[in-house]
Amino acid sequence: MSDANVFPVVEEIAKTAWVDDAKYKEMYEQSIKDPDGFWAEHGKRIDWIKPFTKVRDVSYDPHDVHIKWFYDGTLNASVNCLDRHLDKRGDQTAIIWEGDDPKDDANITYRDLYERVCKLGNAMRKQGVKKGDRVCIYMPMIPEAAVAMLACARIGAVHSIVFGGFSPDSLANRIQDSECVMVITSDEGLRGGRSVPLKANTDKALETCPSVTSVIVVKRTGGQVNMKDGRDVWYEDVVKDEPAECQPEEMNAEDPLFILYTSGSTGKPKGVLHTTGGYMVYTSMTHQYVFDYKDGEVYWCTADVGWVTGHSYIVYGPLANGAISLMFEGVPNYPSVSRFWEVVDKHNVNIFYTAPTAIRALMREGEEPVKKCSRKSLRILGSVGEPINPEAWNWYYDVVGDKRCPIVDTWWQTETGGILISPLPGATPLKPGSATRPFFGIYPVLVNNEGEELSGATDGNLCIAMSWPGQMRTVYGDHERFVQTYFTTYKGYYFTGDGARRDDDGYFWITGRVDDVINVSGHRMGTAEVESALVAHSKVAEAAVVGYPHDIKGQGIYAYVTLVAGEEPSEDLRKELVKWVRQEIGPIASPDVIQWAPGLPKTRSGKIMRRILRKIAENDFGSLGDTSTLADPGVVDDLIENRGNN
Ligand code: 6R9
Repeated sequence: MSDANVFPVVEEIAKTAWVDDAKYKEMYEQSIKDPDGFWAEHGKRIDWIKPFTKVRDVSYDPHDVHIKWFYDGTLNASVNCLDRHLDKRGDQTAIIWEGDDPKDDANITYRDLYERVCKLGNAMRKQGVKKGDRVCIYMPMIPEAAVAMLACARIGAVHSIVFGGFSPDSLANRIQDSECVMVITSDEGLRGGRSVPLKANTDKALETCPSVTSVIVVKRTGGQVNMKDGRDVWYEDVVKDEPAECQPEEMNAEDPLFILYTSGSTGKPKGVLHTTGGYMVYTSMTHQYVFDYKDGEVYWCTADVGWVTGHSYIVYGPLANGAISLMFEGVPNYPSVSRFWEVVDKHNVNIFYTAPTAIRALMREGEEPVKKCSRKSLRILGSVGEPINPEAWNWYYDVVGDKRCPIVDTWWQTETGGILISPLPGATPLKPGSATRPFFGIYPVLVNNEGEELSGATDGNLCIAMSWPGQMRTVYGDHERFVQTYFTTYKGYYFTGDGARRDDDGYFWITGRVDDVINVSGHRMGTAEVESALVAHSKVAEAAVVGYPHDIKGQGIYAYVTLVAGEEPSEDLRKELVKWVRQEIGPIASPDVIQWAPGLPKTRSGKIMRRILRKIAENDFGSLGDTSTLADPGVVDDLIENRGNN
């Protein structure tokens, strides 16, 4: 290996792993040379009602983009996550729930989960929900969130989960875009000892959502909420008398399973649409191989079900594999910064999957809060959401994993449905900061700005040359936007929006987004979204938002704001604007820095030159590049001069 800093495969892990290095190479080669044969075989890992005979029908041609997998087969996703385990492991735990308060926890067996899902499925059908209807889920991290997802899948409804941290406005926009007929929510959420007014937010959102005719409310905290007659019902009331059996809807492999909104570089968030067959094959397969999951192991992914990681690697992938999946309601630093490791010890967690931002925040607290917990159950560690810097990687490896647990740095996206580039624990020598090698069937390529494929060790725009079963199928209601966003920039490829470097060993190092998307604590945020929230404020004339390096969050949000004539900058106004953005989008969009800008650097045609704004935000004035095309080069001097004054 060309790098000095290589961590060889841990011997102990390799001995029992599903795949070692030779097997990886053999399977990878087959998956690329004979994708039809490869996927025909692995497509059988899930239960089909009517087995497929067709493996794939894919075109990346911008005039006719279509992606179909296993498309004459039929199945039901909830049957794959529940019914098929009942004989062998009906009494085994499916979900370990760990509440925000360490005293709150629960074990839910596969049979329990099956019954809860059936009851809710029946209740939803009674409320009039039919196959193909969209149902919005706006929930805290409680088992009912997984129950709601699987109940939708059971009756063929398409769920659209909105993260509980999003504002009423953001919730309303997402409900409107996919015309949901129902919302499933709870009275309040609970995180870090604080309550989140989910039902009140829902009420506010629904003022502008005529498509929603019913709301099912789970009681979580018992907090006071308003129930609207004829629209709102309590979960407990509607499921209570329902039978614990519910006929699953027979879905075509290409019928939609869910929509999940994600930020892009322009416009409003896109409804990423995933379908049933390919998604189930891909998430269950990656869950098994990437985490080297073995029967009976306790697996914990700390994500929220409001993000794709929660969909694929708390619910669908693990449950399809009959795994024990831990679901955590709380936050890493409550009641103390040892919480993660206390939970690991309490439930004997074997596989732990979290985000670099959490690692960095905990790293700041020193080793003691980690070392006081045993962590001896841990076998494999995972990372997702953003590039993990080598310093955080090393701390995760040395301190959390005691140098005996491989780290799988998994690169993927909402759009990809599952992990595309990642080490396999028993096969891949690790390099801190590299997501390493592609999963089976994934053909990553690096292209230059002209779309020419580059070979060997190089930097480039990361594209994927072939389709894989977990790939998104369209943007809900806007196929043209799907084509435009992913298939027109570089012809013949799926464009990820990320940049990457490939080293001499063929390892990939993701360098971050090459578009106007920023990654704040592993959450995607479009700069355009924050800008439009800012300019919606009556005192703001213009705003430009860029990312800048942030110690904990990875990237922070830096906003340049021009006020309308006659308005004066003040500390109060700054606070007001931050609060405003939180209300418009949600706390994750709060600007970290607001710089008052009398003018923004623009080209003569009026385009804001973000490259320059990024450099100033990064405190990197030496390399501003060519500013001669600016309409008024003087603005840049002003911005530099006032940078420190914020
Ligand atoms: C799963 C998820 C996707 C974007 C992606 C990239 C960044 C995710 C990463 C990573 C480097 C990793 N990203 N995992 N960058 N290394 N291991 O996070 O989906 O929320 O859609 O974000 O996150 O920039 O394009 P999503």
